[in-house]
Amino acid sequence: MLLNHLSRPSAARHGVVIKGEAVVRGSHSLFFIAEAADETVLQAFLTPFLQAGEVEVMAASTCAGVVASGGCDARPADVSTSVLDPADACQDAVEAGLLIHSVYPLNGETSVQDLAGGAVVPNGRFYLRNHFDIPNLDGESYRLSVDGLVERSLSLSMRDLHNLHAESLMVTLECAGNGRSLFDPTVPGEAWGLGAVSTAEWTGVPLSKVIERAGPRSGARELTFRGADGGLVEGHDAPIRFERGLSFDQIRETDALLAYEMNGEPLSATHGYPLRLIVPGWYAVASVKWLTEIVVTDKPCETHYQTEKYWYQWVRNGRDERAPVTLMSVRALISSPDQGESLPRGETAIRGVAWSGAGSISRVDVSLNNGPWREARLVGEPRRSAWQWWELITRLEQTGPLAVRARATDMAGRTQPERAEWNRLGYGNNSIHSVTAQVI
Ligand SMILES: Nc1nc2c(c(=O)[nH]1)N[C@H]1C(S)=C(S)[C@@H](COP(=O)(O)O)O[C@H]1N2
Ligand SMILES: [Mo]
Repeated sequence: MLLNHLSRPSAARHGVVIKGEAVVRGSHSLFFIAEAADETVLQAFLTPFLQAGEVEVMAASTCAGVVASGGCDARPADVSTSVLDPADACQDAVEAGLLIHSVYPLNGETSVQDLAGGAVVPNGRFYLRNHFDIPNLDGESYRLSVDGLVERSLSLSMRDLHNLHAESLMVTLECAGNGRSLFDPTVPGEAWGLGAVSTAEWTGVPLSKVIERAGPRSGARELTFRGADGGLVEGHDAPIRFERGLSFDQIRETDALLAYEMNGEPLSATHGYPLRLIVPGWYAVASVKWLTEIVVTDKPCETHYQTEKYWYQWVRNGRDERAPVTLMSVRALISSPDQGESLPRGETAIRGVAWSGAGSISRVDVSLNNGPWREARLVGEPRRSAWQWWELITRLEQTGPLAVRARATDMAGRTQPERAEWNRLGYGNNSIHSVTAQVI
């Protein structure tokens, strides 16, 4: 309720303009910089906060503008595209029921119970992961450029792309950081629970068709995908763009799509309007949103998000080892029962989803109160790149706590570890999921 009250449109209705805000982690304090005609207007706007705690109004110094734009060290990002108002985008996400982790950039996860239900996650509830402001691109003037080591450089409008043969694919996207908050010891980065994963049906043009049109020249082996978004990141003096690369070999093994639709609707601005890459099977960092350029090269892409982030960094036998984050690890999540849920005695259904980047799911096993693993039933057709529903019908005879665990195995024979190996940046946490319910 308070978050909604704080949104830009709601503040405007009270005659208040919010210039910037900050939440202090762990202290339950919220600071924000606001402008109003006089203090009584501001006090009236703040009344609902008195129900939650104390309210203190301090006169702003002339420094307010500096603080609101990120502090004295912040330099404006040199990205010429216009951006969505993050507060509006956040408001939509709150209303759709996402659990918001941060507003700048806008990051929010789906609640694990909301994964249950349909074959896909409704667009509004699909988790959101952004690194920068959200570009607000104009579909009319938009062009996708394809150049570099090609016979013909291309500049494709959305109309050109719509005129090419379209394909639709059900694909699960999972953030490599999904489950990061469950690593012990804690690791830096967005503290995702388990809901940074969702499935949609994506429609667009196969990437291979567009690359064929451009005609790779001899020596061409790699692709760089550039998004319209960007900004400053640690260790770089100038603003960077969100860029990722894939080799021709890696693409040959996937059905990568240049997608313009998500579940039958045009992509929303937050999910990459008007065009994004979808790389089935890969952790979602590969699926570049607001895709504006594809560059064909003879060298691997060496950008911030390719070489400095998205690497597993393990400490094994006192030695550092690393490997790039690529395919999603095999994993099952329990969507029902919910943690702490009360279940009546008698027949009950344990349900969830399971997926793997390496192939479809071959089995899911469920263990109750640390008893033996029992094979669950896989519901519906197995799909190579989208999650699989599973369920186990069982009878609950005894009242008391019920610990439920679920473990998936994929066609490649990979299964989940009891505890995923800790790594410095907290990627790929596919530890076996467990929830505890109460039988009453
Ligand atoms: N241009 C661009 N593409 C991006 C990102 C981004 O910040 N900018 N984030 C990536 C990451 S880390 C994830 S998990 C997915 C999230 O996609 P979604 O917000 O549609 O769920 O987008 C990927 N593509
Ligand atoms: Mo991600």
